[in-house]
Amino acid sequence: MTHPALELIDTIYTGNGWKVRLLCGYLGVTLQRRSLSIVEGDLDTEAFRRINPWGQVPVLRTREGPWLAESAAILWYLARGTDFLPTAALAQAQVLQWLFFEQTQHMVNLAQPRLWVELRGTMKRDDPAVLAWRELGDKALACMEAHLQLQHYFVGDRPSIADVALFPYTCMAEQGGYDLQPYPSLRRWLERMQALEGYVPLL
Ligand SMILES: N[C@@H](CCC(=O)N[C@@H](CS)C(=O)NCC(=O)O)C(=O)O
Repeated sequence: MTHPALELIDTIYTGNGWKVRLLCGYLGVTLQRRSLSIVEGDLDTEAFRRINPWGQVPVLRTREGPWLAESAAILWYLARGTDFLPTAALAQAQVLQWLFFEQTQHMVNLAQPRLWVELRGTMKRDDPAVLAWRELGDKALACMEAHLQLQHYFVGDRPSIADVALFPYTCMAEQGGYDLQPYPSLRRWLERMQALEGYVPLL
């Protein structure tokens, strides 16, 4: 039986989709990519809602056929059996810890200022909503900085999907008005991720 190719549906500028392409780059896995447009309403069509009723990208058509949503779930699916997902119970739980941190404390506070200030251009960098996101986002960045002062990667001594998940929106933080100067260990980690073989830029 032949399996369908892995297909990623994303948008051109999505950091959540970038995580998936980044991991595939590091793993040397080939993906078919189809980029949709949020402003053209592509995510509101019946066809797309059949793929993801929640109406968000990224979604991945798995080797088995069904579509999978949520970047963290997609990373986990792709990383199983590779060095990007450790097998020891504690290390796996630590990966999950950072994946949940990324979704609950990090991504929204870094992605929203970038979306409204840089991509849509409808908010200024000092808009009260942007300042509120940045206050919370800076707490997340400080937490990452403290961890990276102790070790080179988020879990163990080699990159995992915890690093892949945290990379895109940290890398693009300045587009939302963040200043990464106070976080030297974080900046060195960004450089380390960019230097890894197979690194794929956003564009
Ligand atoms: N928790 C989801 C968030 C996905 C998400 O926020 N996707 C954005 C693009 S980066 C989207 O599809 N936005 C369109 C919308 O919400 O209508 C994940 O990690 O995959």
